[in-house]
Amino acid sequence: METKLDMLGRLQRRRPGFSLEQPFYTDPDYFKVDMDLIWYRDWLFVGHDCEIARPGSYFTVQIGIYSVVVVRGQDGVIRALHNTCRHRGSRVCTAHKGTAAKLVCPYHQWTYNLDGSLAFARQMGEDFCKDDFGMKPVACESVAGYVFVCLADEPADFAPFRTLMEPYFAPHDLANAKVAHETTIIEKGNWKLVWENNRECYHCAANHPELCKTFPEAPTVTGVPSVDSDPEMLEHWAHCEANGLPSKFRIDEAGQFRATRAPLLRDAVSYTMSGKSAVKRNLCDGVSADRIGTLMLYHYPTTWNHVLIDHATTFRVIPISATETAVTTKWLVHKDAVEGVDYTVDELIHVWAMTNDEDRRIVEENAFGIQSPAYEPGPYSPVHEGGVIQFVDWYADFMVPRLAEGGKPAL
Ligand code: 3BY
Ligand code: FES
Ligand code: FE
Repeated sequence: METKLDMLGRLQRRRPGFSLEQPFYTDPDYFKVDMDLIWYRDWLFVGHDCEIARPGSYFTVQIGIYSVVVVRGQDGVIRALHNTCRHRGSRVCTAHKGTAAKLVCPYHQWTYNLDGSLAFARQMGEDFCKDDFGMKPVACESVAGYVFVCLADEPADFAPFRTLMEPYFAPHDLANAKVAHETTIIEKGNWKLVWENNRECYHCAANHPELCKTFPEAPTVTGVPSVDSDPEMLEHWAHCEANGLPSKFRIDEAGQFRATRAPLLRDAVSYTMSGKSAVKRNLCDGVSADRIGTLMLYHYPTTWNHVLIDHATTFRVIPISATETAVTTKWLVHKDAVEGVDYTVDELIHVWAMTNDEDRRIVEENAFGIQSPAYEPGPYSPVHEGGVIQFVDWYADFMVPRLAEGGKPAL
């Protein structure tokens, strides 16, 4: 309670346009409150439909203290379940991913159907009613190839995100793509530093030689563009929309998610060193227009994304502790693209593997410096860091009412 009041006070007194005070980035108690009020309450991107393409395929994800299994049922429906056995609580699925006809707990072999209902439990006595002991469901939604879960008992309405995101992503048919490669790196920094770094390109020229070959540094691309601020963006949107691809910058009222398309530099079509395609086969048969650039989506607090003509790169952020964050990157290609023939993993991942590592280093230096007692919140550039200001404002606006709720005396 004390921590919540402390956070509330600091957010209410904060200087807008400045970075947050030290404990928001370092304090384990503040971190626990972030987990409780954001990560255990809101919608989180966990993976892609195409990773669990067949009935019985599943993946697991650890979100703070919750283990969740996301599994496709015999009926083709994707569900999420709390990965804790209803017998004595063992984790049921222990692998990161797999395929199973039924989910069998490794401890005493209680056996669950793919929808979580308990199918079999040995010698539990005559009064035992297996209907009472199914794995507990977690709210789960799939939209345009992206699976989101929400750990809250009463999840926020997912519809506004679906309505905004689906038209942008549906043409790219990511539900039928395949993951060609994935990496997970641990960045030694608070999850908000990972986001702050992502939401600006003020650091790009000095730190991202590979990405800068194709990705524009313009703040109108990364940040929050005013509608008529960049003629190149306007032209790009008109070009893509004439080709049936929704493209204009759209952001939700609370600022939690946005989608937009941006052109790449010069005649680049993909994030490669040459700017040429990394994959011979386009990501999706239905999209063949020239110069579609990148479709960018973010959804706080878990994901940012780039969809190109030949592949998509998706990012998932999961906090580990106050000062550690896991970033998982997946490269998606056409499901029939053949490694070694249509693409090589090395070329496909090179630019973002380097960029991720460069960002990891930046975030870690940032986190390191913030630990100093001499650290104090500093001003964001209004020109280049509008996206960071937007992120921090979202965080503060999201937290303040929830912290205030917690501050009410108990009945
Ligand atoms: O992934 C992105 O969109 C951000 C924008 C600028 C830096 N970073 C690459
Ligand atoms: Fe799962 Fe016993 S804890 S079967
Ligand atoms: Fe970066």
